[in-house]
This record gives sequence, C-alpha cells and structure tokens, in this order.
Amino acid sequence: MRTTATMKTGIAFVLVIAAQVGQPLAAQDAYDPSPDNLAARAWFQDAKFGLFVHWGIYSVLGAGEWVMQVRGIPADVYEGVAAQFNPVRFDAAAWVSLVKDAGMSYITITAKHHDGFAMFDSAVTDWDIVDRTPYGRDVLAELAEECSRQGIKLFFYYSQLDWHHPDYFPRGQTGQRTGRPDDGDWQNYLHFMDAQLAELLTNYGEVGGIWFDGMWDRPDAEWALEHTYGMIHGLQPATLVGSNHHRDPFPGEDFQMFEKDLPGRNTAGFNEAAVSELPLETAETINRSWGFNLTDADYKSADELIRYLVRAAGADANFLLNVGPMPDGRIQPEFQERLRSVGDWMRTYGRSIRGTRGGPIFGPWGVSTTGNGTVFVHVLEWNGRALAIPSPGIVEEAQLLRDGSAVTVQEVEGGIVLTLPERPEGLVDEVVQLTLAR
Ligand code: JFZ
Repeated sequence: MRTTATMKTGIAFVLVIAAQVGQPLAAQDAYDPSPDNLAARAWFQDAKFGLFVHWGIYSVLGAGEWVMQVRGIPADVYEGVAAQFNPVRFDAAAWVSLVKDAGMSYITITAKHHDGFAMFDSAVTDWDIVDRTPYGRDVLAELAEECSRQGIKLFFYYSQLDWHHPDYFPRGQTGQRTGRPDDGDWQNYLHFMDAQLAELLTNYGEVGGIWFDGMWDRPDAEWALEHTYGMIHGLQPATLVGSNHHRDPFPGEDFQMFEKDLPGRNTAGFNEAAVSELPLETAETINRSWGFNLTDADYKSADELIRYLVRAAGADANFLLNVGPMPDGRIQPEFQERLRSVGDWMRTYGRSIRGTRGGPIFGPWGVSTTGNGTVFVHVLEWNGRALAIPSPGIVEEAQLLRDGSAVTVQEVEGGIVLTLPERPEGLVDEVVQLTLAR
C-alpha cells in the first residue's frame, strides 16, 4: 500500500508540471448537452450516493488493483492470473440488493482497469473475462440486467491507461516493467479503446455514465477526447462522461470528480482542479484499498462513512463509496456490514440527502442541504444546546428529522438560534429540518 501511495503522489507531481506547461488537450468542441443529458445530470445530483466497484483478475492476488505495476509483473506472466479467476460465488442479484439496502442509486464498476483486462465480452480482444477465465461469463452483462430489473443505474469505469495492450506506446509514467516491445501504434490503441467503449454503449442497455481514469499517465499525449466523447454521446446522449484527470473539466464532460477529497479540498495532494459548474462526485474507499486487499483491515466505521456522505451532500457532491470484491465474487462481510449500517441511517435521514443540493449554510458544527423549500441543518460536531447559524430565510417550522419533535427558533441579529435537545449518546448527525416561507 505504501509503495502505491508514494508512487501515486509522484504521478500527481508530474501531472501538476504537465498542467503548468499547459498542453491544451482537445475535447468535444462546442459541446451542447442534449435535454436527455441535462435530465440525467439532474437525476445524478438527486441520487447522491453510489457504489464504486473495483473488480478484476487482480483480486486473485489480494494486493489491490495496482499489483501488476507495484510488483513489476510482466504482461505475459500476469496473463496466468486470468486462468485462476473463477468467481463462482458472484451473484449479481445479491450485489444489487446490497446497493439498494445501502440506500444507493447507482453502481460504477471497473469495465477495464489499468491492467487492460476487460470484465466483459469484448470482440476486439481476447484479453477478457469470457475468453481467458475458467468462469467464462460476462459479469457486466449479468450486472446490467440485474440493475435494470432493480432500478439501479450502471456506470462503467474505463481506464485509458493500459499496461497490457502493445499499442499503448509511447508509454507513460507507469507500465514500464511489463516486458512489452518498445514500439506500438498509438492510433491503433485509440481505435481499440473507442471500439471497446462502443461495445459498452451498445451491448449493455442504458449506460448511466463512463468514468474515465488514467489519462494522467500520459498527460501530453493526443487522446482525441473530442472523438471519443462525441462517439459516446452519439450512441447514448444521456450517458454522463467524467474523467479522473484531476484537471479542470474538458468540453464533453458532464460531471467532475474528486478522488478521496471533498470538492475544493486537496488533502490527497492531487486535487488541484477548481470546482466547476458541473455535477460533482467524490470517491472514497472503505478501508485504504480500491481493489481487494487481503491485508488491509483499516476500515472506516459506518459513522465515519455517514459523515463523509453528509459532508459530500453539503458540498453539493455525490458520494461514490468503493468496495473491492473478492476473487470468489463475494463482497467481504466487513464492507457489507458497513454498507447496511449506512443504509439503516438512510432510511431515517435519506430525505435530507437524496434529492437535495448543497448549502446554503455551514460552519464548524456541520453542513446543510436544501430541497423543496426545506433546509436540512446537519449538526455533525456540536454538543451544545444553542446553535447560532446564519438565517437561511423566513423559518416557518423547525423540527428534528429523527422524530419530528419541534425545535425552537429564535431570531437574533445576524441569524437565528436553534435550541437543540440534549444530544443522544452516539448520534452521528442531528438533522434539523427548517421549512421556509415561500
Ligand atoms: C486512480 C487509479 O489509479 C486507482 O487504481 C483507482 O482506480 C482510483 C479510483 O483512480 O487513482 C489515481 C488517479 C490519479 C492520481 C492518483 C490516483 N493522481 O493523479 O495522482
């Protein structure tokens, strides 16, 4: 884990330099999102909470999704791992039910990660789950079908960086130790990538979005984003395009993501981009790993995850919470327990998250969210009885969301004072619902 973190910080550093040199990257020029796309953006912002799934053949090795890079495994040796991937306990219905139990509305799953391995049946390569594993089933197809049955939207993560494809050349910051020949046809690689994306947008029903990652590996390469983004929107206008490039959004992108940070913050060290007008999303892990990691037991508590969800909603961002399923296809119990606890919380407090937008007030005590004439004051860190906040408008009614009991509101100069009850032991978020005069 430590090696990976150090290495990624290195990548972030290179990225910053590249951004300063300022090679403009063409994207989808004069992009005018379709009405369907704008509706999908609103749906996305209402949804607020999704499951990120990092799953690939790397799970067999139990050391995260970067194992090929970290251990310097040559591409031909790594191919042997595919032959051992046999997730006989994969159950799409169980995954999607878990997502619903957690109070989530969408899934973003790795269709292809940096190892280049397609978790779907691709016709343009045999480096995929159907052709190379004893399991031989298209897990994305099964998941897509189950998602549509249970009313969950499905997004695909797609790595532009590829440690396996011979035409990913010249190589970038990573993938140097894979033993591939030192030549390759970049245009050919771009065609391959577009062909796989076309498969994903054609064979799996409605695709909620494409979550790109890995462009940072070759920041100055000609990625022909305008072509790829245009193709995606041509096939499915409502599909939301986003990219984890940690730069200001390019035309053709429909949402902006922040990895391991709330929008506008940069505790991770690589979130230098400004917060845009696009719908926002922040991704986070439950332990410290994205892909299944056998030795990572550093789990965040359910309360910490709830607080993260609330703070994301307060910052007007979706929360994409990750699991790395095991090589047998199951999601480990530690993740399931936590997801279900967050879901229990969502059953009481979901109204203050789903369908809301961030703001308008916040303070050291917490954040707020807004939806249809209501402001939800999320008191996360405050043990006192009297809470002074700026006035969000004319308050007609104030009550605790957890039991509907009335909260006294007093107008004072510069704001209002809420009189809260004694804070119950272990309460993670005291939500006060303020109904405003229209
Ligand atoms: C990327 C992936 O490398 C990682 O495996 C995972 O999928 C995560 C969600 O996304 O991680 C990154 C991407 C960019 C930087 C750091 C980590 N960066 O620019 O420093």
